[in-house]
Amino acid sequence: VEASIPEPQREAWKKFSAQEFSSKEEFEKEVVRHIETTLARSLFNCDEAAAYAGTALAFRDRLVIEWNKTQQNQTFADPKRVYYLSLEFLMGRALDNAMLNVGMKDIAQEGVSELGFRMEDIISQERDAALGNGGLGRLAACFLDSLATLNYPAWGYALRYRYGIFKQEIIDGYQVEIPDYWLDFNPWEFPRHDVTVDIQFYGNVRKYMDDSGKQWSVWENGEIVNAVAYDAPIPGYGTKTTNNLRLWSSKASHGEFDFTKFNSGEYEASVADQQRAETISAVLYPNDSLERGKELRLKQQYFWCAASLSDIVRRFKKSKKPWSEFPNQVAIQLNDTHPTLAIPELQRILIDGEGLDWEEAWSIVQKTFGYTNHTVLPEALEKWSVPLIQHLLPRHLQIIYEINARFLQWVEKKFPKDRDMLASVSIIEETQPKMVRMAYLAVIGSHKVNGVAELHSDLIKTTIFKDFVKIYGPDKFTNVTNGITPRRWLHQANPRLSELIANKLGGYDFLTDLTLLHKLENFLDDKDFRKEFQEIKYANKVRLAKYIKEAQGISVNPASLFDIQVKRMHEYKRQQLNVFGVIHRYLQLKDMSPEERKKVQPRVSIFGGKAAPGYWMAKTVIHLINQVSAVVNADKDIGDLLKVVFLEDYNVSKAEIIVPASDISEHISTAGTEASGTSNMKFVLNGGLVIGTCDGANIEITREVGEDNIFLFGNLAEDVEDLRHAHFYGGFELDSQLQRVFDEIRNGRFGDAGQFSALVNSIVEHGDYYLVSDDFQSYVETQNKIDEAYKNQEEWLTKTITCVARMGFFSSDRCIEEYAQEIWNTEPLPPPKENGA
Ligand code: GPQ
Repeated sequence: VEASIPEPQREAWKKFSAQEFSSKEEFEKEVVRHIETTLARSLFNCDEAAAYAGTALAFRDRLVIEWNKTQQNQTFADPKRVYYLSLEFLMGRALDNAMLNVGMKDIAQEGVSELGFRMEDIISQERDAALGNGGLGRLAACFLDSLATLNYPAWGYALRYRYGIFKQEIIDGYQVEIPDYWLDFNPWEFPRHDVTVDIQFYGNVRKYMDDSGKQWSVWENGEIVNAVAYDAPIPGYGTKTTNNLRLWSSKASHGEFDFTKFNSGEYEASVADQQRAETISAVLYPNDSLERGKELRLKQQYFWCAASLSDIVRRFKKSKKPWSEFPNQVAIQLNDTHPTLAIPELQRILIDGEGLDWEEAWSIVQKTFGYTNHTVLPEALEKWSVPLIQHLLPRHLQIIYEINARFLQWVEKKFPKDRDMLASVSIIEETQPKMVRMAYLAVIGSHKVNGVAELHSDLIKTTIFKDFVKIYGPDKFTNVTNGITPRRWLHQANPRLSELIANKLGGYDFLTDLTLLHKLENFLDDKDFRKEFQEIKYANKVRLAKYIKEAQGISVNPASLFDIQVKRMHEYKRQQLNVFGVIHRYLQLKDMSPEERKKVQPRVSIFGGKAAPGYWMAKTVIHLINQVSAVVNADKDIGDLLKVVFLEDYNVSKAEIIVPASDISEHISTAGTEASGTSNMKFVLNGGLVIGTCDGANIEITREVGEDNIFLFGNLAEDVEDLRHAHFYGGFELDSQLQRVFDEIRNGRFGDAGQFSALVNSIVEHGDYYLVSDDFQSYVETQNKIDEAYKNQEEWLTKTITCVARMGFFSSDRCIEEYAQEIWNTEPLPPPKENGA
């Protein structure tokens, strides 16, 4: 029996039940109360950090009240729920988002100023929740916002890392990684010490027969680690729905430490187990689109999948529905292959725990899961060695083999004697050691597989999953083009633009129906509107210039063209192409007479992004950018004509300042390599134009905004294979302009040339895998076109307004509706109407 207040006493409870503040005075009272009592500080001892804490706690109380109601409502209605399993949630800051979603920011702003603070300062006290690497993690965060806003009963499940993505410092031009211990003060999480799950590792499998002659397998003698739930409220915008993000933290299963060892003087050994257990959720792996088969990473994956599934199954069992109803109550989405172990884990629970037979269990599993693929890059496709899984998860390995055997038998019937087919789709790769191909297991265990933009979804059907399309038919594979939440990426990051749009469209409905933006095209000739739109862009550039000065000490002129590339550092994203272009521009400027220079469009080239600590080539590119920045910015001949900035420690909260300030942003991956991209959407939604390749969502952005409003360049995905081939087998001649760039790097113009020889050689000697040389000329020409286009400010403005008006498609709300209808088969559960109290 669960603890609850007996019926007759509930009236007393309700009478004293927590109330939400609803006026400025009540808000201030709550802030002061929290500072004085929760934090034990006084008005003589209240700095901005304390003011942040008080404000956050006041809003937290509001969220908690709605959160409790939402959870209660969902428990009573017991609808089908969505569970989004993602090893990454790149949430950024929560306070501003909470204020805007709850709709009380204005009141709070006045309140804090009466108490002597500025809201911006308070907001910037908060540390980012940086539990992710890049696009994949931020997508998960946007999805949570949309799920709550659209009233879907949905939970996110992840790990409570003690250290998020590292903080990046640039020292002498090199990236240095600093640990991100972010939990000092985190008012947004609630430990649930009563929600714990025992997770087993290692051990062995024993088979036995029960009295009825049924065969059972037990996994036993393993090591047990405790999973403790920590919950964070996820408020929807303009709705009371407040969903839950549940993060699991690992803990030793036997209390604090081993007392036997402690008492016999083995102090270190006594805490070793405890530390080993806590290591599981200690740190986020900082690799983006790159897998390394580390045992600890596999432990993380299983720990999180097993804890989440146990939680999901427990919740289902409370309904007392038959198991056949499970897929009608539960939809689990796998964000990439990281949670694929959830598939054999659910099968294990159903057969070993609940006694279902294999077929019945497997049909439930397949109906429950959907799998989202985020890359076709071979180095990012997860594989785990069979001996490692055998050691860590012996029962799961048996189940994986059984899944594979049954699948291959079925394939053999469809394609008799096709040995190549069997070898190519087998979950087990017959290498030394054998490897488990996680993407194949995810495809086989799910009812739908989706890519994240049209081109990408087409590519997975013709490359990595080609044979699975033959086996299952094309309908199992679908596309859901990514989206972004307009709440954070327009309303919060660019409040003035959001307000201008609201004034023109008669309210903020566009924030929940982004397609309404199309009406802005009616104002293309409205002089006041145009002027204000332009002024807002300028003000956002001033704001960024100020930040660049504070953070990097570089003065940039906001009247220059701001050209921005911020994203993870990766060879396929081709920051090297950008910096080679910058060098080329610099050399051209140096060649010019003072007269010629006067005609040049001044530019600021802004870069930002982290490199995985072990990704040496990406770190070299960071170093080159910083060297170029030092040389160019110090050159008196150049002045404002070109400035180069590497912004340290790019993260979500910095993106909120950077994204609204672009004239041009760069999305220049080798065609066919960027699954979607999502920052491209953010920049355009904020009135910046794109220079990009025909890759990922750039293609759909072009379809929406029109070819005249985007600067596309470079080779197409269909030509990439031939071009790579040509680099290896045909002689190719380096473009003379790129040759000159390389000559200057090699002669030491940007510092010690030896530092950059591997980077240059990857292009001139080792096959130029990312086709930098093939696209360089077209890139430079397109940048020149941009300079020309920018000179006509009126036309430029028309382009940018048109773009904003046509971005409606890229809301993550649209995206979530597609998942709900095509993959999850779920309905929203709106909050009940409240009558009076
Ligand atoms: N993405 Cl496989 C990541 O951010 N990390 C990863 O490990 C993988 C993919 C990105 C992908 O590169 C972008 O093109 C997408 O827009 C993003 O996922 C979200 O789908």
